[in-house]
Amino acid sequence: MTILTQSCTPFDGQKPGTSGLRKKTRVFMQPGYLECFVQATFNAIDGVMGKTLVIGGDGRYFNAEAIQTILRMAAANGAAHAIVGQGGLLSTPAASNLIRQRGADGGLILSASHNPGGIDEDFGLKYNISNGGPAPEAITDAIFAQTKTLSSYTTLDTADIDLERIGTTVLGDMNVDVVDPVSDYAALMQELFDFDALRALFASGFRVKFDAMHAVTGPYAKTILEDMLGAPKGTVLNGVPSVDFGKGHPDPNPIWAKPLVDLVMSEDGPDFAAASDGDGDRNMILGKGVYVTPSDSLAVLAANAHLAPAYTRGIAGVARSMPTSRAADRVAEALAVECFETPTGWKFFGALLDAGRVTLCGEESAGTGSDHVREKDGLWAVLLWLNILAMRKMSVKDILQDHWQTFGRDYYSRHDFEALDSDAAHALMADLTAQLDRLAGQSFGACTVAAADSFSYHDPVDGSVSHNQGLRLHFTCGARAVLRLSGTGTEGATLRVYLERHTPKDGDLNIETQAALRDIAEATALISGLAERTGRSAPDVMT
Ligand code: VG1
Ligand code: CO
Repeated sequence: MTILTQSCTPFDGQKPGTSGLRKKTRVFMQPGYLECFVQATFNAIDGVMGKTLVIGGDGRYFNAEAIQTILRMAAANGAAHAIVGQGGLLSTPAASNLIRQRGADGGLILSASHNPGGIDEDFGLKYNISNGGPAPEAITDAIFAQTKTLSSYTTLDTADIDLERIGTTVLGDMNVDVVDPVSDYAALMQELFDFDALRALFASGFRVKFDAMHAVTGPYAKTILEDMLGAPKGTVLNGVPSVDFGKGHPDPNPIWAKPLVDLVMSEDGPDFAAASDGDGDRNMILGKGVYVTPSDSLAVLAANAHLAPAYTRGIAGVARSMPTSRAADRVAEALAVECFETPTGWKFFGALLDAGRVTLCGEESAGTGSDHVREKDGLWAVLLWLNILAMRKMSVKDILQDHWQTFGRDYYSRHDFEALDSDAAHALMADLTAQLDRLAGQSFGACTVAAADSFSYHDPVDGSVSHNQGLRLHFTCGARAVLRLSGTGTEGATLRVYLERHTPKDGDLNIETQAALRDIAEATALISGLAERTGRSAPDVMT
């Protein structure tokens, strides 16, 4: 074994986005590209000498090859120990759990999450810190700075190691432990939830479908739902991870998981259905005849979490990303617990969770989680919902109606305009930013602007400040629109327009969502000049 120091020239644009670096797979496969980003990451964390790293990914195209590269580099850079999921697989929440359980110094998670996979699709890599959560901005900024000046990387001249066989292998001076990706995670779920009540729920004939979307949660869901909880075989759909996710978008929303939605809306549909994304950190919740928006899901979970063993003492507080609806705030107020509004991206929840200020966190993009790990967690959300259903003995639809009758309803939808010309999208945002101060008092269609600003976050725990986290338009009727550019896309720019309107509990709680939000959507389009600037008259995806 020889340690090789390879000289390299920096690659442009290796800037981590909302969740790590995401690029087209072929970009990542260029000679030296992955290596430079990995070396920049190691340099940014003062090296990995003597450290323990957890490594795994969602199994997409290039996952296995990239893990071999990372292992050689970790060994050459002096890491003492690597813990890798068998077959290179680890869901994002399972990786977060392993980092915490094994006291690792950090981890590398290979995933582009909900983005499609394949040689012509997307790949991604992110670094998580010792609390199990995504590296905060100070570290991702340092990684980006390193990528710009890097002149060499260090690796080993060795063959690939066998990632299929559980056990320990020596690579240079580093021990590589190949571990079962599911068992530690399943044990954690068993600690958090009432598995007896869940087994009884399944035994009573309660019918569930879980769509793993050909992605990483298949083995986790089969073990937990079918093997441990006794759900009938076939409860888990699309449960074998594939490198291209069956050529689909592993994005659990009503657009990309339409077959599942059609199933629960059908006459003979299951009582409960759910789906998760590429790396297993997102969730979509459905009940017979009903889709639960992620923002409502967070609020319902906050109001009912005490029904599950892990949260019987109540929750310390709730945090949501800024564009997530304010439904959770109403629950926090009723429970008299703190509620925080953070920028988009799970990395902003870490400090609040570590400080014990919040127990539950959520994002409108189908991410929900708690202090059990430091990532959002798709299957955890499914199990918490099932635990609540087992205790309340009501349908999902009735729980939702009951919630709205208690707190009112926050009608909510996100409109995505994808693959826009990047310059046009940035110009739209810049020009809107320049107008913000002048908007208050102006009317657009049926809506009048009450206030408008650009969201800055002041982290109450670590004091860090993050500017330009989305543009907010508050209307006099209490409705709100938020505009921001996606930080996970790999093609052009994606503009996300988030729309919400609260209706009090004695108002009309059953309007069709898009109809409830039409005025605000129209006003937002007028204010931003959306149609003229983007050439789009309708969004590509509405969730
Ligand atoms: C999107 C979501 C955001 C989420 C991020 C990572 O980011 O909006 O809420 O945290 O994806 O999720 P953006 O910048 O494209 O809006 V995942 O499951 O893709 O790691
Ligand atoms: Co994800």
